[in-house]
Amino acid sequence: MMNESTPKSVSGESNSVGTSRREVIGAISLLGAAAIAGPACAQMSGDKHGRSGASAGALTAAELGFDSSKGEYAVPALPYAYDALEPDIDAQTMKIHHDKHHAGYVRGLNKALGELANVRTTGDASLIKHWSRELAFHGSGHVNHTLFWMTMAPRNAGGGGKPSGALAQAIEQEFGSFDGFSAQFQAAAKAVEGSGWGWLAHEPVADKLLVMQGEKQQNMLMTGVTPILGVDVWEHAYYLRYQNRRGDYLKAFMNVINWTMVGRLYERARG
Ligand code: MN3
Repeated sequence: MMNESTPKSVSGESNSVGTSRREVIGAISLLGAAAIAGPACAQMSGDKHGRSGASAGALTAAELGFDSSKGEYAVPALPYAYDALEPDIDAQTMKIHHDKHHAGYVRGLNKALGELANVRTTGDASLIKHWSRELAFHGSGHVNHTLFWMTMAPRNAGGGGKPSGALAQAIEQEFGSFDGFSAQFQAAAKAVEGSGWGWLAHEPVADKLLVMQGEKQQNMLMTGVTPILGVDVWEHAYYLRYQNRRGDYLKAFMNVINWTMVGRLYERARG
């Protein structure tokens, strides 16, 4: 099983051990974790500019949602306390969302990878469609939430306000103004049917910003764009405090966006 082969796979390169390692590395690329978080890490490590508290320092593998010692995905620690986003997002919601919901995606992702690895050993591919879907759903869930935590910050530590620099210029050019962007972003997220996400993404062909909707845990990278900011509008993200008032949650979310981090992701997405 996955748990037995992966510790050796970190240093090994042959037989099923090497295959297991390639599986993990391939999955990172597939899911976009490297595209989203790895470059942000590399870029930040040499950053001489001021940073908000939530994004200070180079990101570790653990913060990026991968446990190198086990060769498995893991829930990254929150870069702030559970109650740090009060009053916009309450502590209980943050704790359940991070510790339970996100952990569920990580379990599902590691499970799917293990089952897909087993297919190569057993030759039984009868459930490969099922586990491929599980991989897409839970893997995207893991990446989406990892991005979500890192692009928020407490109000008194870099959260809220407006972007600056190249991102601010691009937003003004694309949406007319920051307020124009804010209105469209909130409207798109509010109108998601059922569970999903509102996104700000970079579209590389035209080099422009797009506001988009995502259903369930749909991985934005599959549509050819790079997400740089997402707001989770599954009910588990807001129901305890806001109940059915998704629009109020979205207004509050604007108060805790870490624009410094989003700006770095934007510049990284442009290459
Ligand atoms: Mn969620």
